[in-house]
Amino acid sequence: MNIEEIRRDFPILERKINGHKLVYLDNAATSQKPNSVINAISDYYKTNNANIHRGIHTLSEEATTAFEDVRDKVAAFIGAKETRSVIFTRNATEAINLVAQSWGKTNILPGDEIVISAMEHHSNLIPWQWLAQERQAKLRFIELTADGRLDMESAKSIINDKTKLVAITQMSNVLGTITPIPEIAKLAHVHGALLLVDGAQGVPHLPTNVEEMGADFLVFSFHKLLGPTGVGVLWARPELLEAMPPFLGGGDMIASVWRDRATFNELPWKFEAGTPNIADVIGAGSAIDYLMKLGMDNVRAHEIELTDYALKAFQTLDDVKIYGPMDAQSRGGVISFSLDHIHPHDLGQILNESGIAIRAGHHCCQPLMRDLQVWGTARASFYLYNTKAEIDLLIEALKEANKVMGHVAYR
Ligand code: C6P
Repeated sequence: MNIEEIRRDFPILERKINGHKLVYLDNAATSQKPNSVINAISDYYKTNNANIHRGIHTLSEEATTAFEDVRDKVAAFIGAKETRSVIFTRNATEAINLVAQSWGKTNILPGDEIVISAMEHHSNLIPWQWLAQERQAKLRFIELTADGRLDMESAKSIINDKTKLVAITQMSNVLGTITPIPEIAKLAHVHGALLLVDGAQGVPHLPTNVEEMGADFLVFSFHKLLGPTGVGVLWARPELLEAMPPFLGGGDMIASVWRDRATFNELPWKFEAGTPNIADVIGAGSAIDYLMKLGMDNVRAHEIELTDYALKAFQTLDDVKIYGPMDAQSRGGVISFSLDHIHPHDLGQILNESGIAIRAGHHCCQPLMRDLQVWGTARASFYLYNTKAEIDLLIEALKEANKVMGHVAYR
């Protein structure tokens, strides 16, 4: 991949922040968008804007075709066999809630067990807490090893014949850990349980194939994948979706309606009530085109190189703690760290003075923060447009912070 060429596609990377060229290292929160995505959205509004699935006029037909074409692209991108198994939602969070509300309420009974891991994002925790409480089921946790990997011994001891669902992240947004999804899928299936994969961090960065993973449900958000905010995906095995009741009721999701009852539309529209985010779905299609052209294997290879470089560079810092596995093959380009005696929020502010954007806080993983016995961490996260030179700038700025505020200042 020619990174300099790629960077020219992202207009925001030209921005100056506090007199410095922007160094954007907050990609796990949301990625930046290439011109092709921005243009696809504005072109749609300039030339095709209409509501979909309803009109018989040209604009509506064009908009419907453009919208439905993206469903085909998503299916190809994640290796799904059937386009009708791709449901558009607002984000990964809504997709998980859809499964918990629709599948969960019809399949989870008192005494059943739902298994997640100790590193899940709140989005893959709260919907299961609610479901377990409502259905008198039990929520159980796969623990982590000391270096932040999924503890497979813990998984084997926790997943059993009472388990109805295992819901697990493909990549941790705090530790960067990539989880062994095919192994977890086998374990879940041996016990008759289903597997939901939270691909919010994984799908944008790793080649993903739902069949090879053995997943039953996969969720992700487009805003972390070069696409716009407001578009997420739920993919599920079609036979599961067929059996699930609708999540939201309203226009587009019905077949026939009487005063007192209704029948519902076929897949995927049964789960897409109301006017969807048409323009942004079309923008999302453009994001897929961009990534498919580069090749996800190349994206992954670039991020392994950056992560390996960064892990080594971080170790030259005084009083640093890095969370998660220390080899770049086992993790994505997400590095959570802390510097002794400097609050993560202060670090975030100091780096911002040099134009460097990172995230600081609990990263929506409070139970994991409790396990790590920290209030929060600082987190740098990379994507395809980041460079080793930007990592050098980050490390230099952290060295400076250490000199001014850290433990080093008091030696
Ligand atoms: N993590 C981060 O800075 P939504 O908000 O629905 O697009 O994605 C939710 C979500 C689910 N699972 C994982 C593993 C995630 O990392 C996220 C979003 C962002 O880490 C925002 S909190």
